[in-house]
Amino acid sequence: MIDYEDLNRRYAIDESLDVLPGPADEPVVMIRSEHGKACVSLHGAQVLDFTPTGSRPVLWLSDQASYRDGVAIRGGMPICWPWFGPHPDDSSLPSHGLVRQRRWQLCGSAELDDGVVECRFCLNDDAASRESWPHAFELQFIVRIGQYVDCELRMRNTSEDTVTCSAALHAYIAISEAEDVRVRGLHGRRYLDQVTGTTGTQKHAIIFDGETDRIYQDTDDIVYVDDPGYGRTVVVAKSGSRSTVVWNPWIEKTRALADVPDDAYHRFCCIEPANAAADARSLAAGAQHRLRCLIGAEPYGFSIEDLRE
Ligand code: TA6
Repeated sequence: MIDYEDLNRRYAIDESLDVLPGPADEPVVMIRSEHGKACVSLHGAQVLDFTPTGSRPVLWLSDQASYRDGVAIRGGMPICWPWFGPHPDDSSLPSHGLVRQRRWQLCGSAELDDGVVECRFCLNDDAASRESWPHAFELQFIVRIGQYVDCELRMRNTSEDTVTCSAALHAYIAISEAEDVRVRGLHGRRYLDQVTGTTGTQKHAIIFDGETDRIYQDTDDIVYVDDPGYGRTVVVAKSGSRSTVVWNPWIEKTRALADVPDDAYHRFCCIEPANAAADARSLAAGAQHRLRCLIGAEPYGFSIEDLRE
């Protein structure tokens, strides 16, 4: 049972942050700042919405999403940890790890400089997690709402062994039409094609003309989603990440997903800062790793080089 009064007493910030029942009465943190608004569910510590002031939502959220315990919410930015994709050894375990379907604790909030509002979520190992991941861990997920949504997953290995884990901040980017967008920034990068089981090298921009499911390896590039229909470019920058996953399920895969409308593939593509496949990270006992991404909307055709003198 959620004690909203206690949570708001401890973490609410005047007009900027409060905790209330969200979709399916799942508790959410609502953030409003001069820069925009956001909604983060305690279920999975999942950013469900980030809408910059005067702009459209940057993230897509399925209107058929489930908010049940043990199920991942479809859309926004699910946290995939400590494995990405199917479990390497046990197909009975959920894909993308064990934390996106768990309720996290809200454990901090703050109003920072220049109107940025921050909230922090925590999740540690317990008997349930140790059944599928037999290691002690401490996770913190920090969400900062400014001109960009800034998300940082801090993972600490509190076990006595070195562990290897993979992770992703699985962002569903809201787009006007998948056939019209271009995804820039990964030219020349090698990728694992999860549809064909082959590898490839990216040539110029990614276009969506079929199911696309690629793990780009050994890249710390900024990725740009050029969207002519919305007249904007969504920027995905990152740190602590050597992989970027790009996914659009297209027609058949979308139809097979129960929590996604059949035509939804037109309206989102996933750009996921990650450490997956060969980029999985080994964490020594007591070590910490930080995976961070910043996502925001800029004028159509924007590149970071535009900011350089
Ligand atoms: O991010 C790409 C991917 O690994 C795809 O293969 C697809 O499975 C997608 O994640 C969504 O996975 P989910 O378990 O959330 O349905």
